[in-house]
Amino acid sequence: MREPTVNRRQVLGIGGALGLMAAVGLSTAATLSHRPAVTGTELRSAVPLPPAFRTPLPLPSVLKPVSTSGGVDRYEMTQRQAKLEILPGVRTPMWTYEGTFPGPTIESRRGRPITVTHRNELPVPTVVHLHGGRSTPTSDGYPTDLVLPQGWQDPAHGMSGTQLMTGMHGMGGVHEMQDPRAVVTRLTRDYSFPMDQRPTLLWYHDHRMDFTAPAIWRGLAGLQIVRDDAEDALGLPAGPRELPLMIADRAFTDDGDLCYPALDPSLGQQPGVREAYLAGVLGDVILVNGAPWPVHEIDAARYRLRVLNASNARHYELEAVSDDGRQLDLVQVGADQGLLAAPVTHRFLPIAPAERYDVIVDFAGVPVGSRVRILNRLGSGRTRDVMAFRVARRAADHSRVPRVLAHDLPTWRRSDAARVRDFSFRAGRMRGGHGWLIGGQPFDPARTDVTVRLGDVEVWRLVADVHHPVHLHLVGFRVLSRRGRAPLPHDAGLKDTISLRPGEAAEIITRFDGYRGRYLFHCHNAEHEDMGMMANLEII
Ligand SMILES: [Cu+2]
Repeated sequence: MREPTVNRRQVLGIGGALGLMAAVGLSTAATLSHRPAVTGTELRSAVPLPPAFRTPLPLPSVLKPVSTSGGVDRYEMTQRQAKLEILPGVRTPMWTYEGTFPGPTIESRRGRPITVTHRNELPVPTVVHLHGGRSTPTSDGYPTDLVLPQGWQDPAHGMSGTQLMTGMHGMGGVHEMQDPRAVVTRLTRDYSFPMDQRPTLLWYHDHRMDFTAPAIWRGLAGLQIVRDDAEDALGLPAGPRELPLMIADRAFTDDGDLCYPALDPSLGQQPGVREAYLAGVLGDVILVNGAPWPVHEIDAARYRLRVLNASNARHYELEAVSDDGRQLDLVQVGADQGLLAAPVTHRFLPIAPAERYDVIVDFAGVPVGSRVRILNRLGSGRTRDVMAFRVARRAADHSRVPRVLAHDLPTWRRSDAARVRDFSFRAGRMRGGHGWLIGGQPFDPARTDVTVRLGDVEVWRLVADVHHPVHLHLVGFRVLSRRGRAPLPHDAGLKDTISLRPGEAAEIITRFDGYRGRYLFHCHNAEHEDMGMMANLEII
């Protein structure tokens, strides 16, 4: 296995933007004049990479329930190792849900509860979080609510009852931290979800304390779609003309293994990544639904693209460009938390880790036999390409994009807010090493950071040093302002992740609605969240 080289041409890690600020005392404003496109460091693959737009786009299989009795859909999922053909002709060992990457899709209906029994046959503890789910705290996948593998021994820390010692890292090594509220199971755990929420694209992924980033990187991610009758009645493109697109970057060694700069490649005890990658791990291969730069044959008709950025740290700015150089409209109909009130038309769409967009693209005017490429304006070289559609035939199209999509978007106003809170998302020191901090503090599962009353509306003011996609569990929010001005067009609708770019401040407003208990908010740059950038949110 050859050591990957680092591509520093376009990306700046903490040795870049932050180091510059710290070393020469540049102000944030000065640094912004050469604002990096992404925060993180790119790994370069050692295996020969396939040409773009040749590999067919895979569509994740839909998981069948093992039972639908009693008004509940019950599913079973096994987390296990598998060797998958991600690059053509190359076998890549991965950690999977049900042996595939992405994992199987769960199709659910609003208001119909589901239970997913997860069985952990991986060599390490795992936790499943349903991102964007309006979930009860016991099934929200709190990072210390571990499902231990059958034979797991924890010689460093041990485990007694519900007490869990977890390793928190810094440059000084493993530091022990206790979480008296952790609920740990062995081998299996039932996760139950009410699905009492707006229809949207959710995703489930691993959320293990200190190891979320490498676990997702190895393959622990899948989609869940929530639907209801009102959305079905809109007449949006459906069936084969609705496509889930999970975008994620990866890098590969010359053996075809996934390459990741973990300090402990077994992901057993010692968390963290090598120093060059503290700002985030980027790959040089863009996967969509687990295939490199794929191509999909389509009708010359409208398509509904359900887009998720499942990358650890990479941001994209997506555009759809035809072979004759024309930019197609991206008609956004939904955000992280479901339908917008009305469509918003974009020429390009920025998407941060964990964000989702529901987008209609009309391919009717594209000549049969030609292509529309989905490109990433923030990429360079091969990371500029994402995927392509090849228009194969003319076809009838009875789909519609109604001018009004939804009437149920919350209309919270500033004057509704019981409190206004401020949170900074910045680099800092953590246990003698580098960390990523919220409000100057690294995550401690045993410390309650924010206590809110169930039903209260609050305004949160967020400020970032570098790119930090900030995610709240349980609730959706609306963006009130960005950089002291009106939100941007892509901030529309109900969100659960907001992309803060270097030096940016934004205000969000939400009602803490749903369930009492312990939840999280955190940065969804997965490396940052593993390095302290999470906080506890207690709803009482
Ligand atoms: Cu971050």
